[in-house]
Amino acid sequence: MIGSGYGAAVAALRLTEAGVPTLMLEMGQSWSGGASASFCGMRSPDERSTWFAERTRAPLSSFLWMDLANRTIRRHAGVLDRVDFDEMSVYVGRGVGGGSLVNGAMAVTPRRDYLAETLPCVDVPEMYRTHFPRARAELGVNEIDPDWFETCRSYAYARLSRKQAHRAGLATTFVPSVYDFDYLRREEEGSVPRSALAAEVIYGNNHGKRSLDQTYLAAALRTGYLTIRTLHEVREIELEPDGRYTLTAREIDAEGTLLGVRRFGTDRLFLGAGSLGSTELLLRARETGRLPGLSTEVGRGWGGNGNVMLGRANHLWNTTGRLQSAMPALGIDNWDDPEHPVFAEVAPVPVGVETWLSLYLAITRNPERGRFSYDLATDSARLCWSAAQGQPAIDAAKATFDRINRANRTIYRYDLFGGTRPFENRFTYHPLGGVVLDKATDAYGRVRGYRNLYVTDGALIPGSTGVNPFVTITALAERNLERVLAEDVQPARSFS
Ligand code: FAE
Repeated sequence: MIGSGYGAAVAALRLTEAGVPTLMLEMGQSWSGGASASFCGMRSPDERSTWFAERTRAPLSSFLWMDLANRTIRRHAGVLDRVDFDEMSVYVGRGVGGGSLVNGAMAVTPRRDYLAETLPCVDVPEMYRTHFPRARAELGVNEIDPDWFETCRSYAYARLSRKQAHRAGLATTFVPSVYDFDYLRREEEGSVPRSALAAEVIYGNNHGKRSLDQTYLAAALRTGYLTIRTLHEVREIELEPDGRYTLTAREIDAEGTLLGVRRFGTDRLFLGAGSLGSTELLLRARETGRLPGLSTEVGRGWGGNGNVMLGRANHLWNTTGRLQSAMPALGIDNWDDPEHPVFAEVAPVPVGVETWLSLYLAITRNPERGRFSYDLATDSARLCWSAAQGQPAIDAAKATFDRINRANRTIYRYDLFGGTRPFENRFTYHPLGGVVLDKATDAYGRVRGYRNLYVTDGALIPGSTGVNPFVTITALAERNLERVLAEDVQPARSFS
């Protein structure tokens, strides 16, 4: 198994429950014990924040055109990485638990009609009957107490955005979460150490969040059949004449020193390295001739879930509050708009002072797709995605937020994203696609052209889920694993 994010964690649990010894290779560190057990907050990031960089690379770094959020740091195996392509940057989590360590915990089930459209080979009623409930239960999804939401300090910023959205005739909805809302309430009361209320999110949470190391992966470890090797980056996949796969991995220490190049053999290989990671591994294998029979579909169908960030400037009498939960709990749901569907989460600005800033991450329906190619010179995948391909996402976000600005006589913020750009869509938190289900794989994630080779993560989803994606990734992995276990896997196979 390569990687330890949502897809990999599901595969690890279901395989080990079935008695299959499973080795998981993860390029990041373990954050749930040992020397690197604690995370740093966003207000004073240190080397734990960022994957091998001299300076932090916060998504929202500019305020009044000044870079207030970033710090010079020591190069280290930190928890958040930003992978930069020519005209798109992708944020990903690094560590045991993948994106679950750094994400905003929003656990949203997608709309049925949109799931049916994006993944036509999937039995949609069965997904909602079986796999979404299973995923939500294992992930520990919980809902905010609506009465507490109305009175707490932590979500004054969200209540203001809700009022302004309603004034524009737009619907809002609570967003389920894997952050423990009961813990959050106690944070506000002052009876437990603060995490969401101490600006902890993108560099990890020390409390409150049910990341995968506490849910799926903990359960898989309890079976006794899972072994996790950290700081192992898989570089190559080869097929041996006897049908087994050999993986070549670089083992480093947390400071980046190469400790050695290790080889692992397995008769069954699951790729859960995420949209970027799994796609790159297969592309490299195809283009270097190691797995030449892989489909030409590998590398296609990539999208950033139509992500657009934007800010609005509030009037002086509309304060957003100094105490803000770093875990979003409210979304503006304008997905039914026939021309410009948008689902926008109301994002926090947890800087500890009043900013009069309302911030949003809009998820839009952008039909544009990118494509990866393999660059021999750098031995890496290159994403072919142009800024122009992001324009439909900006148009959609603008249509919704122009309405909100008109209704509230407010304007966009022009100081947040460099220059005077009011919208930011040159980065995404939601990379999806690259090894799309029923194209580069069969309808259950079995990679076309090879036996016993599977993709189990966000690479399977063709670029868009219409909501935050991890619940969909988890439920799809549950569905695929159920089938693979029933049809392909005999217990007591082993790795060496
Ligand atoms: P992922 O979780 O990315 O895991 C892949 C793992 O594989 C990582 O641990 C990598 O280090 C590891 N890896 C990669 N390459 C290799 C290799 N060659 N060898 C060994 N290991 C490797 O994959 N989604 C939501 O639904 N709600 C949110 O609130 C939300 N907020 C987000 C906020 C941030 C800042 C970010 C970055 C993402 C957010 N997301 C959110 C997206 C979500 O975390 C993401 O869709 C999932 O984590 C993707 O899951 P995968 O299983 O595809």
